[in-house]
Amino acid sequence: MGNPFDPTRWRAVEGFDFTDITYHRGISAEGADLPVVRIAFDRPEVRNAFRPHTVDELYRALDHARMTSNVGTVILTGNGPSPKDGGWAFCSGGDQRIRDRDGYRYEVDGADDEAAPQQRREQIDPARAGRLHILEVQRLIRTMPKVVICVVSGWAAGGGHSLNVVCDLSIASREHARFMQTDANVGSFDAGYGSALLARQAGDKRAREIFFLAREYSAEDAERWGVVNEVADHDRIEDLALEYARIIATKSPQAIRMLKFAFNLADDGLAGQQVFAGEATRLAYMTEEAQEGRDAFVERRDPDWTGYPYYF
Ligand code: S0N
Repeated sequence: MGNPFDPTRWRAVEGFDFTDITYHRGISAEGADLPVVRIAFDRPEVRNAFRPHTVDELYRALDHARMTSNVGTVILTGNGPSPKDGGWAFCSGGDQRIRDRDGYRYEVDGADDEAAPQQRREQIDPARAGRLHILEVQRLIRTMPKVVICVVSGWAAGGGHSLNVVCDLSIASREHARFMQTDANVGSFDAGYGSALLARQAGDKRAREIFFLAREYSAEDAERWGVVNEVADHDRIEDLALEYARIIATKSPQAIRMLKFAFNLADDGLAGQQVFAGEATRLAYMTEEAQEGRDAFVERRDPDWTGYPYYF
């Protein structure tokens, strides 16, 4: 069983010096850029657990992908295998070794990690401590006008489980993907998207079971329960994600954007309405009717709405 990452299909995105993730752009056989990027957790020795620095990097890469106008699909996955034991993980959530009493994670540039928590608190700027900011990543995935595909290459546990839930589409490795919502084991709880959207996907009783019992479940269970779209052989999962990206690239970007935000709208409340409405306003600005309103203001005259019907 090979590694699903095929380096001949990707080039590293320039301008970043990431240590905890990798960031690649898809390329064709001829070396041309494809409209897809791959962002991967790269801490396989700890099952791709994220520390604040990891979350910072993840946010930067996702935001770069968001603003790259010729990228339509983002693949989010985890590198592997672990050099320690050969195990595979997508992501095992927050790095529990550095979680502190008040939720701050004190592994920050300039802080002495060996110092006692109180001393560390005095050493660092709280604004840079990365408190719970994986939730900002979740919101970015949710609001970016691109399709985010989670490729579950191994364990999806805790905050990693929630990331899979938040992504638009998911593909899981038949051999290595394992799912477990461990939050309650370690005293954390994703009371936002990670639980509410899971109940949407798997049903309310199943979602409660997944959180309350924290039992391991398989890729096949995840597919049956609606937590992933498709299960594939381990060495095929990234090929399949690239095939999804290829198909998405044949669709209207505007239609995909409006559909993603429409799917989110009801669950995201007014914030969802705002994101959807932003796109609707952008479309409206392209009409002659809206341009008549702008022109009338600039030309200091009354707008002429004749010819713009109240009903189509
Ligand atoms: C994933 C599990 C089930 C894999 O078990 P397996 O295959 O038996 O491997 P292990 O031997 O357990 O692990 C291999 C090595 O990796 C280390 N490791 C694994 N996971 C973590 C982790 N999360 N943090 C730190 N280290 C980890 C192991 O210690 C081991 O190391 P060595 O080789 O040195 O012994 C299993 O590993 C497991 O259960 N992991 C823990 C899963 C977990 O409980 N994660 C945290 C859950 N909570 C969150 O993620 C919080 C989410 C979150 O961040 C958040 C969400 C909403 C709001 C706020 C927050 C926030 O806190 O920021």
